[in-house]
This record gives sequence, C-alpha cells and structure tokens, in this order.
Amino acid sequence: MTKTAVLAMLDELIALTILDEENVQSFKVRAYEKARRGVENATDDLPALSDTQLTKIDGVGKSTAAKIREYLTIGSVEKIDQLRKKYPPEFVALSNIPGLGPKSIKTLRAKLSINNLADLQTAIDSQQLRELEGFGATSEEKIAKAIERLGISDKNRRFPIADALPLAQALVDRWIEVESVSDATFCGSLRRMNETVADIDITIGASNGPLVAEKVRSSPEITEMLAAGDTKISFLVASGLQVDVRIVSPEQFGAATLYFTGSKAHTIAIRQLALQQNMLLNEYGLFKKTDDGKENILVASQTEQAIYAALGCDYVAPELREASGELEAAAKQALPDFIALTDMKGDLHYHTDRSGDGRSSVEEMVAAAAAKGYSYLAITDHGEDLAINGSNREQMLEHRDKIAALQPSYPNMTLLFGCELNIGPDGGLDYDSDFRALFDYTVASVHSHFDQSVDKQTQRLYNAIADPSVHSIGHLTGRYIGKRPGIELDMQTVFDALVEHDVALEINGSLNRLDAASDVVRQATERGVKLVINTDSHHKSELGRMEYGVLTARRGWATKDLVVNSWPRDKFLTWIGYN
Ligand code: DGT
Ligand code: CA
Ligand code: ZN
Repeated sequence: MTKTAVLAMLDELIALTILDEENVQSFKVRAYEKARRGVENATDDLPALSDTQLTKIDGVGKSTAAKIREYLTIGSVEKIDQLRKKYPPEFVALSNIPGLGPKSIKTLRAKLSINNLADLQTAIDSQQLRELEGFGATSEEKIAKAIERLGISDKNRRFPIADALPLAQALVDRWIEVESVSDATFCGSLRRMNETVADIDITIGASNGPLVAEKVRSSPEITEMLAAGDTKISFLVASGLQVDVRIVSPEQFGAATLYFTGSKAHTIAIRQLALQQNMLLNEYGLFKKTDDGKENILVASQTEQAIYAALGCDYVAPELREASGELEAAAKQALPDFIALTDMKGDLHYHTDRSGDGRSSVEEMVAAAAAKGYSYLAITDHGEDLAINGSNREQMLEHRDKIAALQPSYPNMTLLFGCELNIGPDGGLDYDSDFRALFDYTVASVHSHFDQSVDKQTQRLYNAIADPSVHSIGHLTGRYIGKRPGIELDMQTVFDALVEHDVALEINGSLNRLDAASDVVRQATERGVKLVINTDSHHKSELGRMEYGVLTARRGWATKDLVVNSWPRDKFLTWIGYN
C-alpha cells in the first residue's frame, strides 16, 4: 500500500463525511483534512511506522491513526464501508455535477428517489426538478446543460483519468512484484492518455500464470468479481470502475500489450500493414508465412519495439496510437521530433504556501525542483484578485526577497519571481501594469465566471493575451475533467492572438485538468503557437505531473521546438526578456 493509496482513502473519507454531515466545516471534516495534510508531508513508507509513530504525524489523532492502520493491514476501512452503504459511489458522483451539492443530492434522493445519474436524467426529462422546492426551472436547465457538457449523460459511463490512473498505477506497481512476473502495464485508453476511460485494462506477463491469477483475484480493492479465470480476471472496485486483467506468457507480452492498448483503429491499421508485407499480426505475435504458405514462423512478440521494428516502422508510443496519421509517418520513419519528458528544463507554473491553496514552503518547493535537475523555475503564486488564495503587493514583495535569498544556494537553477495572474470576467488582471512589470514571468489563467458567451470569453482571453505583462496562458478553459465544463472559446481567434503577442499556451499536467486538451494542442501546434508544459504544483509531491503534461503534449503532436520550457536556459531567458 503506497502513501498515494492512503491519501485517496482519506479523500474518500472526507467526501463521504461531508455528505453525511452536510457541512464542509464540521469538526470531523476539519480533523480529517488536517490529518490528510499531515500524511501528505509524512514519510512515504507509512507501513514502517508503529502505531505510536502514526499518531505523531501532524494532525493525526488516535482514531484516524487506527483507520490508517486498518487500511494498511486489510486494504479497507470499516467506517468507509458503512458510509458507502449509505451513499453508494454512483450516488456520491452526483455531487460532482455543477449546481448539485451534498444537500441537494440528498433532497433529490428523499423527494424523487434519485440514486444515480440515470435517475436524475429521467427526472430532468420529465421536468420533475422544477417543481421541487429549492430548485426551479432555471436550476433544472442548468443541471441538464452541465450533464450534457460534461459528456456523462450516456449510459456507457466513463471515468475521468484522474480517478483511473492512480488506481491502475497502484495495481501495476503491486503485481509487477509478484513472483514470476516479467512485466506488467495498464493498456487501453488509459495508456493512450485519453481524458476519460470506460475501464482499466491491465496486461501481465508471467511464467507462472495461475500463481499470479490467484494474487490478482485476492486484491483488497475488489467489490464484485465478474470473471475469475486464470488468464482473464474482471472485477469492479468501489467507484464502479471495472478492471480487466489479462495474464500472458512473458514471450507474448509485447504482442498482447500492442493489441490491448489499441486504439482499435490503430491495431487494425498495423495489422493491415503486416498483411501488405505478407505477415500476420495478432495478440500472440507477428508471424511470417513460409514460402509454401503452410506455416507461420514467429518474427517478433516479446516487445512492442521489436514488432514495430520488424515492420520497418519507427516505434509509435502509446499516446500517439489514435490512427491520426502516426502509422503512416512511422512507416516512412518520419515521425516528427515530439517533446519528451527528458527534454524538460523547468517548471513555470508552481505554487508555494504563499498561495492560500499551496501546501509546501518555498524552501521545500525550490529544493524539489532542484532535485529534478531543472535549470530554471518560475514561482507563480496567486495574485491579489484571487480571494483567500492570493497575495497583496506587500506580501508579494516580501516573497520576492525570500526567493532572491534562496538563489545563491542554487547556482544551476535560475529562480524567477513569477505570478499566476487571475483573468477577470472581462480580461482584467491583478495589481496594475507597473506592479505586474516587476514579475520576471507570469502565467495568466481563468478561475471563475465559466458561464459567459463564447464571444465574451474569447474577448476576455484576447485582452489577457494582449497585456504586455503576460508570458503564458494557464489551464486554458478552467475545466475539471468530468466535473466542471470549461469556458467555450473561438480557438482560431485565441491562436491568432497567442501568435501575434508571442504568448505561450500552457499544457497543465494536473490529471484533473490536462488543459489545453490534446486536440487543442494539435491545432495549436499546426498554427505554430508556442507551448509550455507545467505541473501547477501546490505541494512538493506533485512534480511528477510533468509526465502527464508531456504525454498530453505528445498526443497533440507537440514538437520540441515549440515548447519554451524545453529550451536551454539562455534561449528561454532571452525570450522572457530577463536580464
Ligand atoms: P475505452 O475502454 O472505451 O476507454 O477504450 P479502449 O480503447 O480501452 O477500449 P477497450 O477497453 O474496449 O479495448 C481495449 C483495447 O483492446 C482496444 O483499444 C483495442 C483492443 N480491442 C478491443 N476490441 C477489439 C476489436 O474488436 N478489434 C481490435 N482490433 N482490437 C480490439
Ligand atoms: Ca479500456
Ligand atoms: Zn496555479
């Protein structure tokens, strides 16, 4: 059990308690939140701690310590199981819809027997919400529109990547350690970094399949077993997410992951390519027919790399496999020079506890960036316009001194005094232009007013982009995948403005955001818009998000030359006008 899993457990406990008590400020909720912050800052090796040591973690009392111990020992927590019975995951999920909080979903359940999205949709379709006290026609329409824009209305439920990827990673990390396992990976839409997934597909290569199957079948996350074989196991977890596991021999691992990663269209195209070369590709391997056509001889199967190579192709990374030109380019060995994680030279959207929502000190955050080997770092705490989270001028200037004082300890990394400016409803920014000019670097982003017209939002973005103090636009639409629709924009106008004013478009690596989205990145790349890939870290444990940002950029065919924070330090500093 990793610390990430414990944090996820505490998140669920907090969400369920809020629902139970209808109060985000209750004593219990605040205690759990405090404990979560403590655990986040504690050692990664929680299982090594004794009971006494657990209670020594900041904010962790006896009862929370007992729950953490229970979770570390048996993989579940009695209290959470009880709350889940009262509030099943598909019911809790309703509170993610904008306009519906804990109180209102409980009203819907009490008055209209609404237990899940399908029930809610039926009630909306028959206009039952507008008759309900505290709702009305406007709120019914607003909820209906939110469901539609989130794309969650169809009965084939999809899950946001932020809900699926950490679980998939935890399962793979655990199963790869099992005896006789040669390799394991999640596949399907998740490995291709799609924003939402229908299920988690996992492929395991192992010489002792039955032994591994036994281990998989006894996973503590399982709430319902759907198929319990020795080569294929399917189960549900508490959220309702389905996990499909295939166990194959180590020799067939590459052919199996190629097949199960898809996309379906990509795998069909690559089979076609094999046929053109008189070969046969299936989930077991790539085979060549003998001259008499009677026998198939194995050409490659153990790794995906070997299969692409045997077909005379560049290796096509999973995030590119969407049948949108990648195979044609790979067959000509002409895949563009896409950005890679190892190219990244700095993080340029980065918070410290100077921000109300930041949770690590500036010293810790700078040390974490230095440990990544970065050559530059922009510290971009929130400007004054963001209530609670923002900083006034005096606080910002003090912060600047603090950052400058740290610089001598980091000769290999240039520390930039930055700011995340808030883009107001009409495109206005924090402070005034003289004060904004004090920042070495800025990222401007939208945090509110999501419901304006396309024209108004486009003009709003245009005004921000045109401001001379702005270097980049952060999380373009402000969406939370599957939870909050972002603003709607006329993208061509936005791209034109970005090019005209030489402002970079951010790809935000937070799994909840992945904003700008990969399809937008692809258009931006074609238009020659400069890009920047950031983590938007609010804690020292969040720097790993750079990988997700880079994968999203690669899905959008972003080339290295366009990504400003892959540039060498001198080139980058010249671009921002730093001296
Ligand atoms: P999802 O689950 O809807 O988010 O998307 P995928 O791509 O993960 O689709 P899924 O889980 O149905 O199947 C996983 C992969 O298995 C898929 O990407 C390609 C492969 N696959 C599934 N069915 C077929 C099929 O009928 N033909 C071919 N060639 N491949 C398939
Ligand atoms: Ca899938
Ligand atoms: Zn931020």
